[in-house]
Amino acid sequence: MRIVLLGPPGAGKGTQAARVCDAHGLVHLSTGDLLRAAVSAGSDLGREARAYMDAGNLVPDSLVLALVRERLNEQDADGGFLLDGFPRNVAQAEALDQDLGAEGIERVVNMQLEDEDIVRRLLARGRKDDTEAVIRNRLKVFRAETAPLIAHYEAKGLLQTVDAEGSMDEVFDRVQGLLANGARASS
Ligand code: B4P
Repeated sequence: MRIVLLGPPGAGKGTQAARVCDAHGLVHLSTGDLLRAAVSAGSDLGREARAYMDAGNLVPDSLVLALVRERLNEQDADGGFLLDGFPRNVAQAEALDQDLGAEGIERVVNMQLEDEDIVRRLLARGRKDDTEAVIRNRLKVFRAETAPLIAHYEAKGLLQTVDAEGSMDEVFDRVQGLLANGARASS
């Protein structure tokens, strides 16, 4: 299975991605995690990405695409993968479509959550980029750059929307339900 997990910051993409990958034996590719690892390692790419991440802006496509391509070229990705936090804009989605060719993305799960729930969850997490001002900017960037992907994948007939409110177990059950029966949830 080749899945994209879409949704605003803090919707729980990372949380659900780990569970779905465990359940289905998929490679979990989180661009947020890869970028944070590059920042911690102090690589050139990490140094360049850091200021964008601290401000809640998108890291330039060229950097993100290099990370994704490197990971997807590893052999274990041939058995299926879940993309968590990627693509984040239409240019990234188009580059992905082109890279994957005929063996494209099969499922897109769009996690929906109200802004106030997002702010509450992220303030409770307290990562460096989880201050209220940065979270609000990430939401603005999501609406301007990432939300258009909903129409992009809807037009391809791949989009399934899931309510991300509720406990982690409740949300996981909903995601598993979608993946099991392929039913299109209403958005
Ligand atoms: P990400 O790492 O993708 O971070 P996120 O969107 O904030 O988190 P996610 O939705 O995965 O939420 P999580 O499960 O952690 O991005 C960080 C930054 O990296 C971006 O701002 C950007 O700068 C850069 N970046 C990443 N990808 C990029 C790309 N493709 N292009 C350009 N730039 C990119 O959950 C959040 C919190 O909620 C956690 O504390 C969790 O425990 C909690 N939670 C989860 N589910 C819950 C539930 N059901 N109930 C209560 N709490 C819950």
